[in-house]
Amino acid sequence: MIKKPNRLPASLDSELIVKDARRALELSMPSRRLFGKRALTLGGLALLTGCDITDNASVNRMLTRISRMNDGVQGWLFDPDKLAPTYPASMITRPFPFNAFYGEDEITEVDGDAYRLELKGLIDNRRPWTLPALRRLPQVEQITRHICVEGWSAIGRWGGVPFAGFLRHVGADLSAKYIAFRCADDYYTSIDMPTALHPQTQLTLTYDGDILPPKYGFPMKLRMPTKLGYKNPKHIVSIEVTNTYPGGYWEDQGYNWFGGA
Ligand SMILES: Nc1nc2c(c(=O)[nH]1)N[C@H]1C(S)=C(S)[C@@H](COP(=O)(O)O)O[C@H]1N2
Ligand SMILES: [Mo]
Repeated sequence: MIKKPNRLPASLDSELIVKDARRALELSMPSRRLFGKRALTLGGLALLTGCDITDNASVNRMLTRISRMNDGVQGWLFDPDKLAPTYPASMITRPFPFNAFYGEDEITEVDGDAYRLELKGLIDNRRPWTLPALRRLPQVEQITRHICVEGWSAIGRWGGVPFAGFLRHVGADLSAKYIAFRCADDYYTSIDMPTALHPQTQLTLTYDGDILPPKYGFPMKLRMPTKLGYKNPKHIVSIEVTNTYPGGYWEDQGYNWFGGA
């Protein structure tokens, strides 16, 4: 049965709601082509989400639901074997941009000697890791593109440990839904298991052949060329494997959770 959306109270501007919804859809939905040039209408959005749009709270619920649908579609479209493009060293962006939720004058400093990576949740061996122990694991390198939703992208060279191998090594439950990351600067984010196991997902310890500098996430960050910048946590201090949705710093403020690049 087709449900007609309720009449909109005067306080809500339908044009603005549709604009917000379009933005939520476009933020990072690879399937946005599906919506193409077809006009989004309030009625269409109500049908799409099964939400009645009657007040501000229901508008927010609808936008959240769009973002969640977006996660589902992206998760379903994600190909665990498809590699992101790699580039020659001559294409590395110099200097590589810095970005964080604070300015470059407040870069987080972590003491490498005192550093311990904590493991939590559904992992057999939750022994903490020192930096030298992480460096003793087999290392790989990638030259890939980092894409930030703020409208810039840059090619960089990162080295470190393939994350899938690390997860297997510590006995993580690979059937769990989420991996959650906490950072030394109180940033946090989380990813889906298929992305965690993707061959280009890397526990990163170096940048351009040198120890990862503070501005790029010393002592360790997660590098994923299949995900947007905000999904790539720097200064990681703990990794948790869990089935409870962990959210993230930007995700909890409305950024799309899957965040595919
Ligand atoms: N710990 C931490 N990680 C973070 C962020 C942050 O503020 N804190 N910002 C994210 C965003 S939005 C981007 S674009 C990249 C920037 O990484 P870069 O400084 O290496 O370019 O880091 C991501 N990871
Ligand atoms: Mo970003």
